[in-house]
Amino acid sequence: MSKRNLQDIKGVIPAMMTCFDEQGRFDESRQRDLTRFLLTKKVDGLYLTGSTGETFLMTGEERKRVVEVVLDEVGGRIPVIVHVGDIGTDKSIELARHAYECGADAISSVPPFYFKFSSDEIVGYYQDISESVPLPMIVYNIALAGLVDFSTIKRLAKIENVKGIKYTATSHHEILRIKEEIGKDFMVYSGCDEMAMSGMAYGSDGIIGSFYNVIPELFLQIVAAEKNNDIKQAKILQTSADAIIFFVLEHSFFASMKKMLAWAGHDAGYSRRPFAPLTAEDEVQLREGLLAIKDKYQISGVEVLDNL
Ligand code: MN9
Repeated sequence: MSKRNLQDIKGVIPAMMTCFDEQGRFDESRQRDLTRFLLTKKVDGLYLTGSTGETFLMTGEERKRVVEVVLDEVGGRIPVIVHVGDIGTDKSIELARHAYECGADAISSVPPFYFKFSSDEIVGYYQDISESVPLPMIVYNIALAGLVDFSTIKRLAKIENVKGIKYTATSHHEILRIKEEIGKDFMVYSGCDEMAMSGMAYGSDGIIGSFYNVIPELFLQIVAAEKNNDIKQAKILQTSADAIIFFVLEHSFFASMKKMLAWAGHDAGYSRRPFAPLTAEDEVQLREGLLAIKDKYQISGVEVLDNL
């Protein structure tokens, strides 16, 4: 049973990668290692089986296993949010019930995707899942699943267990508006790593994203700098982080992030087909490019860069 209030879940929350072995099988031991790595970095929580977890390339049973393994390894030390989104309501409910039984602190979901669902159907989807378990629900707003418009966000916020939003859109003025028109207690987690600074400046309570798996140090410092109203420092840090992000995004990015961790002694394995593995040439380019960025921006104290 969850002991935490969503209001207490804040700060830097990696959208955790799922570790696969070279054959594409879920790799429990690597997943546990990645969990321990993130715990030592003192991240504020974990978000499981979302986009960065390559969730739509997995079966429901595999998703459940990831949740069980990570919750076991975390042992209640930090909050864990489980993304339960799927295209069909029943599938999502099954994942939500499982997350609840395993002790997750919150659930989250993209809206149903692929088909053109109406606003009413999207509201119905969240209503049905939220009624199935007594956990706070975080709506996951991301263009890949079809962005939810502001009027629908307002409707969703009226559902009893819907308590927040993971906002992976670039229209950050809506973050202000959510806080103004829905309420300060409605939690907002900014989801564009490239805009973590902006997300926090516009009033988000935390950030959930991919790159917090690999370079969490920079984002913990960004959030801390903003807490101290040190915008100048936050901007310097975000500039360095963005140089890394935009460079890595030019490559197969899940595979690259996993490789960066492997170089630092925390082998997070491989990504799953149809994502392509890195070629030997990609690896050379990745390492050289990252070394050049580290040098240009004089970045230190970031484990994966220090160990290149
Ligand atoms: O919402 C992530 N989105 C995807 C979270 O994985 C599609 C982000 O963290 C991005 O990966 C990141 C890089 O563009 O901002």
